[in-house]
Formats: sequence, structure tokens, C-alpha cells
Amino acid sequence: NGSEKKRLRIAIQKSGRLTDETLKLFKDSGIKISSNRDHLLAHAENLPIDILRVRDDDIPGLVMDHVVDWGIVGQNVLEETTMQRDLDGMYTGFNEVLKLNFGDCRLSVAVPMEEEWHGLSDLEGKKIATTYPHLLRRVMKNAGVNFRSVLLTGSVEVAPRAGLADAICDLVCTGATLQSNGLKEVETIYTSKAVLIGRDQPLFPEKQAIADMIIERFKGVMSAVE
Ligand code: PRT
Ligand code: ZN
Repeated sequence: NGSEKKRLRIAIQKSGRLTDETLKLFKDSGIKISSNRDHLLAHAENLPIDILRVRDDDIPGLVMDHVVDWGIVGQNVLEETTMQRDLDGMYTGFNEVLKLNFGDCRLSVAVPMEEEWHGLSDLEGKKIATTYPHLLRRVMKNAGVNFRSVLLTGSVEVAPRAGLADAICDLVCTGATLQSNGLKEVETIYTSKAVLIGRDQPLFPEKQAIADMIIERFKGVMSAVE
């Protein structure tokens, strides 16, 4: 239909660690979004832009399935989803449009504080709790270490204390969460930030013109805070 040719559709995290800074970037770039947070779909008041509010985990797939034009997501989720979709035989094409200046974190291995640490080979045959099994497996494979992953989508940091795993592989920002759970960060396996990604198909010319304008605005906003 006509609106698909003209309105740029962007998927963003509905509610979470990327939401406030994403909305601030839009606001600072002059994109005014109607404020009802409960609606899945929101429209910019002053530009031909539609905003889809979803779980961050769904954003790479929405772009790769060509359901939205753009998405804003952490590289950690993007990379993990890409590996999962590859295994599932699903399409994984996308373009990285712009690296953003928020969402910085790292995916690290952590073990109980009191444990000695010599390297990843200490984890041979051990159980590691994580939300990112593919990123972890890639690193462990390169290191030649066999392990068992315990998939948890939340509360990963309590797994060792609960006796569910020997170690964890989880996102870290300040390290306070690890510390308060008696864990120490021993190995960073991936560093991440938020990125703007786009579908790997040419946009209709009218949409491309909007997209180009927004990219310039985003760049301007980010360089102003540097
Ligand atoms: O509901 P939805 O699925 O959309 O959200 P979510 O719960 O899966 O994700 P969310 O909102 O927690 O994080 C979204 C994205 O923010 C992540 O995928 C990362 O790209 C990025 N990010 C940046 C972080 C952090 N910093 C971070 N600190 N994601 C998670 N954390 C966690 C960390 O694992 C720890 O448990 O925050 C906790 C506090 O961290 P410390 O080290 O500062 O104590
Ligand atoms: Zn999520």
C-alpha cells in the first residue's frame, strides 16, 4: 500500500535499557512521537515516520524479515539472533546504518569470587548459565574448551549460588550486579553498543530521502554531545 512506500518504519525497544536514550535521540533530532507508551505503533507527529515498540529480541528479526525499515538494538542481541537464525535457516541480511552513542556494555564470563582463575580452560566440562549461548559457544570453541550451557533469559547472576551452574556469561556495565552476587568478572568475550540497522533492500526514493535526512540529524545530535 501507499504508506509503506512513504513512511519510514522504525522498531525500537518498548521498555528497557535502550528506551530512554532512543527516545531522547528522536526528540533531539526533532522527531515528535505521540506519547502513549501502551500502543505498539506510534506515529511521528511532524514527519512520515512510524515507530514500532517491541521487545529488543524481536528487533533484528523484524529488520531481517523486511517488516520494518530500521531498528535500534544492542550489538549483543543482533549478533546472537543472527547466529540463531543462521542455524534455523532463516535470512540474516541487514545493513548497519549507524553506531549509536549509548547502550555500551560487555558480555563477560564471571565465576564465584573465591575461585582461582587461570583462563577459559578452567571451565572445561563445567556448566555456564547464559542468555547468549551462541556468542559463548563461539568463544569457547575458539579456545578449545568443552562446556555445557544452561539457558536462562533472566536472573543469570543467581545461577551459581542456586547451584544451577558453575559460572555465568552475562552482560556487565558497572559490575555492581556481579559484585553483589559474589561473582567476579574474569573474561570479556564481546563488547557491545546500540546500533541503528536497516533492511538490506533499497528503500523507495521518498523514504530514502527521509532516511538520509534522519541519519544526518542523528549524526549531528551525537557529535554535539561528544
Ligand atoms: O524486555 P526486553 O526483552 O526488551 O528487554 P531486556 O530485559 O532483554 O533488555 P534490557 O532492557 O535489560 O537491555 C537492553 C540492552 O541494553 C541489552 O541487550 C544491551 O545491549 C544493553 N545494556 C547496556 C545492558 C546493560 N547495559 C546492562 N547493564 N543490558 C543489560 N544490563 C544488565 C546486566 O546484565 C546486569 O544484570 O544490567 C544489570 C546491571 O549491570 P551492572 O554491571 O551495571 O550492575
Ligand atoms: Zn530482551
